[in-house]
Amino acid sequence: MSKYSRRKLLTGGAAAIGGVAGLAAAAGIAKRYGLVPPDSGGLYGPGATLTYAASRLLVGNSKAREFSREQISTHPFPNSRKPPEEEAYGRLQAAGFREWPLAIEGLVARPATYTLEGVRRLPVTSQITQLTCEEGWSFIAEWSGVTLRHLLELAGVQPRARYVVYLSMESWWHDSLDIDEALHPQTLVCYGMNGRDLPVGHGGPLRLRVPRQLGYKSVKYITRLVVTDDLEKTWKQFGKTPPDFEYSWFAGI
Ligand SMILES: Nc1nc2c(c(=O)[nH]1)N[C@H]1C(S)=C(S)[C@@H](COP(=O)(O)O)O[C@H]1N2
Ligand SMILES: [Mo]
Repeated sequence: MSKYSRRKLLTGGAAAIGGVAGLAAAAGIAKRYGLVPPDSGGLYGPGATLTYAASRLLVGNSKAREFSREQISTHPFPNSRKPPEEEAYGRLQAAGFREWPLAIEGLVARPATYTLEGVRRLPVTSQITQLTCEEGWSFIAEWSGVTLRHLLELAGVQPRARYVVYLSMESWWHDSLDIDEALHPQTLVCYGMNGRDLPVGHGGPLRLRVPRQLGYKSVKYITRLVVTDDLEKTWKQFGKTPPDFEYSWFAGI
């Protein structure tokens, strides 16, 4: 928080209420503080910039709400009931997912590929948080896994890293977080749900959990993490989701 000035952004935000000139001023401030989201260019760009910058300055590094065990939903809603159609998925599933790969690469000192077994040997963290879909439904569950932060520390993130891209075995799904969100202690590489292995419908064997953002940022069936300083580059490489289907890149809740 220290490197940003809340006051300047608030001034900019208040000015924005005053109209288009204000919005431009706010965008200028956001830019100066490096708080411009990668989808700032489109029709909804100015709004996306304001939301992202305001949230980073006002909410900062606060935590998503955690719940008690009694509040865990009895009927969590798996968004997809069918496992991914990729042939590799069936093959890995038949072998109990033990060899499920998780690569970590890009701007890191020590690129590595873990197996699920290897990920499970890392220190485990659990949280009871709510998954909220942009379509209006939500549920509370206990999620267990290793913090993305721990994986990034093991890999040795280079100082110019700005984003972490994560790719799913469902080939058209990927997304990314800024480095603050990636290092946030509640951002998990998750393999357990409510005390059991993460069910296939919920992204088993491995998904990301980003409890401070909407459900679509919690990508399921992840196999690859790419640390980068430039999303344009990675979007060219991997295709543009989710701003492609008009979801904003930053989905803070
Ligand atoms: N690979 C993959 N990840 C995904 C999705 C998907 O269809 N495929 N759906 C997203 C959306 S829109 C939501 S709301 C959550 C739903 O998580 P759930 O199935 O555990 O309820 O997963 C997200 N991650
Ligand atoms: Mo969703």
